Amino acid sequence: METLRWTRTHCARMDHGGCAILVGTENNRIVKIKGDPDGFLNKGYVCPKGLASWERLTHPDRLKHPLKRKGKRGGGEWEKISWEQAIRTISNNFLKIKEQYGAKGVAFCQGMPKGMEHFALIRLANLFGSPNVVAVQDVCHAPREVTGMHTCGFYPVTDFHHRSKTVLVWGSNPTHTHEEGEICSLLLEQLKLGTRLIVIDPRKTDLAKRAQFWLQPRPATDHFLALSFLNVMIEENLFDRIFVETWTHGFEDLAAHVKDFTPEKVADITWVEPDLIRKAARLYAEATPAAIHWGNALEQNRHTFEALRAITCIMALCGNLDIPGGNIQANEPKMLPLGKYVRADLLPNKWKEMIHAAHGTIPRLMTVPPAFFRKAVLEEYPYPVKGAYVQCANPVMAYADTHQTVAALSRLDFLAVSDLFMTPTASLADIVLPAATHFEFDDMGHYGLGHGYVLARPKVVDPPVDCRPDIQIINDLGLAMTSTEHWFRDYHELIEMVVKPSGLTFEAFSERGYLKGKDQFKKYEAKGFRTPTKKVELRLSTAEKFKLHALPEALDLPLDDPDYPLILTSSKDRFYLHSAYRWVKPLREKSPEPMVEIHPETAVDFGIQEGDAVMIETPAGHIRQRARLTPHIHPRVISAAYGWWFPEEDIVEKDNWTRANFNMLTTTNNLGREFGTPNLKGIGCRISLAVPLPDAIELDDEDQKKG
Ligand SMILES: Nc1nc2c(c(=O)[nH]1)N[C@H]1C(S)=C(S)[C@@H](COP(=O)(O)OP(=O)(O)OC[C@H]3O[C@@H](n4cnc5c(=O)[nH]c(N)nc54)[C@H](O)[C@@H]3O)O[C@H]1N2
Ligand SMILES: Nc1nc2c(c(=O)[nH]1)N[C@H]1C(S)=C(S)[C@@H](COP(=O)(O)OP(=O)(O)OC[C@H]3O[C@@H](n4cnc5c(=O)[nH]c(N)nc54)[C@H](O)[C@@H]3O)O[C@H]1N2
Ligand code: SF4
Ligand SMILES: [Mo]
Repeated sequence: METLRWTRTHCARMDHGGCAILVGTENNRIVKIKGDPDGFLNKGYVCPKGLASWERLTHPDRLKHPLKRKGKRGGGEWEKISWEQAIRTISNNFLKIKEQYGAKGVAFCQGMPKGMEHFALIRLANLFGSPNVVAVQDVCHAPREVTGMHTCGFYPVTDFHHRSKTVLVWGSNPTHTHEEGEICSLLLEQLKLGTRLIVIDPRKTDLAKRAQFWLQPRPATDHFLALSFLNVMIEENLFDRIFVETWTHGFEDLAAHVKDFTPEKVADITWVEPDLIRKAARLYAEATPAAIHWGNALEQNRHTFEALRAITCIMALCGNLDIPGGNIQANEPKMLPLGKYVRADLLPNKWKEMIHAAHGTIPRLMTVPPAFFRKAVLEEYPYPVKGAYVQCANPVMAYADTHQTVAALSRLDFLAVSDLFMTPTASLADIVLPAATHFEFDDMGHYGLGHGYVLARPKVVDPPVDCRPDIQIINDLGLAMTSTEHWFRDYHELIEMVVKPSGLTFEAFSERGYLKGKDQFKKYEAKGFRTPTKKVELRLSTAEKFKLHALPEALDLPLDDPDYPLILTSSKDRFYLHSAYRWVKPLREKSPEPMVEIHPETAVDFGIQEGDAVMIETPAGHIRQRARLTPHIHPRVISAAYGWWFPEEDIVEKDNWTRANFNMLTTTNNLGREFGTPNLKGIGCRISLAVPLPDAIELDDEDQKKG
């Protein structure tokens, strides 16, 4: 019996990753995980997902062989094939499509980026010649990043590494999500030291309970609220006049524009008391440095561009851009620049040819919004897309409008999916590949994400014999269907290539644990902001050219539909990553069923009691979830669980992935033009008592031990 051996690595693929952990192994099997007290971001913290993360590796139903569809698509019949056969089948099919429709007829789809595989996929697409990398960035990070770049020339990330006097958490729940790996421990430490906190969230989150001010807005009205913050700051003269005069463009226009958005005027729309808006705006504006931790909720409705424009203007007016403890342009450590790694040079005209170019999206959006990908498949607009490679993604659960997703994936001539488990998406594929996952190969976290550090994730155990890391799979597909000179025998060479400019090998980098760029602030003082005017563009100088609103707007009032009197939103489950890992027993025990949060008064109105099965309906469809009554939600808002399917049930049964799936309630009818963003939050809905749900499942203990 081998003695317990500890390896230092970083947690990954349970969220964006970030906690340094110590992993105990015996005989190539993980037996224990603990937080690393020296962890740069977590300082010993580890959450329940991180503690359970190794249980992903040993589930008996994990995919362990490449599979080829037998019988009809989605019929659930498979034959095992060799890796050689799998790679050959995929490359033959993609090359056939390329010959007939051009390389852009093949799309490369990624879910939440999990590590180096995301960039390897872009490299593969570029080398294959397809501009179409489809990603979930329409609702995740592209709005923040790209709006930031247009407004101030960079993506302003929260600097939790230096003390802020005030932190404004806007549409994010970092104690549960550790959004972007900005582990909440750093924020919690600051709160202990006296940093003031403002939270803007329709639910009373853990942080809202600790905040000086908690604003409880109507979902999807954040753009109105942000404009009223600007109104208060300008009318009460609470801004940094010297910074504004020296470093901003269009202040007078913005000041005139926001005159109309008084707290009194937006109160009816946002449901936030004028007095509270004033107090919160003052608390942010009067403290320097102050940081805004802006979250995913701001990117999940069609007004995202306007809300994020207004919030970037708030940061700028108070001089909080690129200062310690504000919102910064992080300096990356010396690694291979992203553009070189993905070989962006090979498709210089990519932006003209990407599917979304035909939809007039904002410049610099480099991944295809899922709604436009599906339109290309279903309507051949702007051109036909016939094949897709899907990696680390579960579009049937994660894209708005599940029926449309299933229709599009089923329409493809050829679909290959790489995953750990047979998911609703994988079940529609022609070829399914069994991926190795975190702990089973060498990887890096946060490369290319703009936070100024890169984390080492050295391998801990061997994968099952026939499971391969995505990055190796991509490399092998590259060898089979693109020019071989750009690929290697072993994926390590790709990783070494990225690490090399640091002067380290991957092994030496892993010993250090992480690399961080130099702290350097106010970089604009040397060369100005990276915008056409070299200033922060409160008024966009390129608005006309790019058909954008020059000033942040709030044009349409939210709709009140008497047939759908409640407002639907959601937040991420603390114990899962999106639709993944419902099959991991310790996590399922903590969160066994999809729960919808309802205010007790609202529940009385609809005759619903704690634990009842509830039918949730929007004009798009209906689902059932179990009621959780809580006073911590606005009486007119319900928050339904997202990402639910039931891995313990037959995947071929449609009911499995339709009955509780949040995206059965969403559509792609009314997209934000800039990013193709659908409304995932702030949707009119109604609730009623539903037929009872099956009892919460109990996963069999034996099931977890087999494997
Ligand atoms: N309604 C609604 N929709 C949303 C959201 C929402 O809040 N509400 N959130 C949006 C956001 S922010 C995002 S980022 C997207 C997420 O979209 P996705 O990333 O598509 O969502 P997941 O359900 O996490 O699917 C990831 C899949 O990757 C698999 N996987 C895990 N590790 C590995 C690995 O190492 N290799 C491979 N090949 N597969 C692996 C998992 O088993 C899982 O099936 O969803 C978006 N959709
Ligand atoms: N446990 C867990 N962690 C995760 C993930 C996961 O699936 N599970 N996913 C990862 C990914 S890909 C991402 S992008 C991040 C996202 O991380 P977060 O930014 O924290 O995103 P959410 O949990 O979607 O939403 C955050 C908060 O927004 C509130 N909210 C809902 N609607 C509105 C609204 O209209 N306005 C405002 N102001 N607030 C609203 C919700 O109540 C919730 O508390 O988390 C990452 N971490
Ligand atoms: S917070 Fe995220 S990175 Fe940290 S242990 Fe949990 S899942 Fe892992
Ligand atoms: Mo995300």
